[in-house]
Amino acid sequence: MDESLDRARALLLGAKRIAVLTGAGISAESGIPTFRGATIGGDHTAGLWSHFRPEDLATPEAFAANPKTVWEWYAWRRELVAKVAPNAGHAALVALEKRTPHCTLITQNVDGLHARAGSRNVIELHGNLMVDRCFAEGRVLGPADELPGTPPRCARCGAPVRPGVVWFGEALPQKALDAAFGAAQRCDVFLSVGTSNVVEPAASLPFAALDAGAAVIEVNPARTPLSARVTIALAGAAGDVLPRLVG
Ligand code: BJW
Repeated sequence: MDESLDRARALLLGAKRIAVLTGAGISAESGIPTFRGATIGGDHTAGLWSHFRPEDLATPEAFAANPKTVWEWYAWRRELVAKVAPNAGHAALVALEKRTPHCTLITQNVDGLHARAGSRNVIELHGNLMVDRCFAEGRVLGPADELPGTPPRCARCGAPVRPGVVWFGEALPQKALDAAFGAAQRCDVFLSVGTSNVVEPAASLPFAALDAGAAVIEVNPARTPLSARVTIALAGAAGDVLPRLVG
């Protein structure tokens, strides 16, 4: 690990353009469960979906069929996110951004912890848990646009209010997606942190970087479909590895 860590440190120090992709694993040590597989760090042992199949909760069809259940699940997650704080892994990525001429942080996470840690150039591919949208019109809503209920109702059209995240089968925000692929294709080094790398189109980003000639570093305690192709794999928890990689 030490020799790989030194090589990865040197790659990052020499890079002018870095793209970072994060997933649920980076927030595990803040106490937010991951979606799939083992969660390393934090006060929990099982993935969020160990009792639910993703398609039972995170699809527009599930929300249309069971709006109360889905809303309550997101309300529980909002409360959890509000209670926790960014960890040493998030902080290391702030330091990386500060010292790198062009650094783009692409996250699949909807918890807003990168912004709370102080990262500035963040692309949220799957939206944000704290944002509300009208289920019918997609419009972003503030508290004044909502009527009470579980879920609340849009004051303008009466449709249920939904969380501002991207569900399976929904398109990712086009501007965010274009910016993410642009950053991946232009970077010298691509750093993948805490993602199982199975959900598309985010999972294609490191391969786009590889195809464009970038070095790819992966930080994850487990192997993923990306691991066999990476330049350097660092097996460990983000809150431990990232501070040593960047510090
Ligand atoms: C640690 C650690 C520690 C633990 N330190 N690491 C091509 C092929 C096949 C299927 C598709 C395809 N293209 C599209 C699809 C369908 C689908 C898809 O990808 N399905 C696959 C599952 C097969 N994709 C979509 O539907 C996407 N939409 C789309 O493509 O639309 C096309 C379209 C175009 C035009 C019009 C209409 C449609 C949308 C995907 C949306 C994903 N949404 C979710 C939910 C968000 C809301 C919410 O939070 O509830 O996003 S799913 C969920 O998975 C969430 C995550 O962001 C995402 C990724 O998960 P992530 O972050 O990788 O977490 P885990 O749990 O999987 O992994 C954690 C990792 O951390 C593990 O590896 C651990 O080892 C590690 N770890 N502790 C470091 N301490």
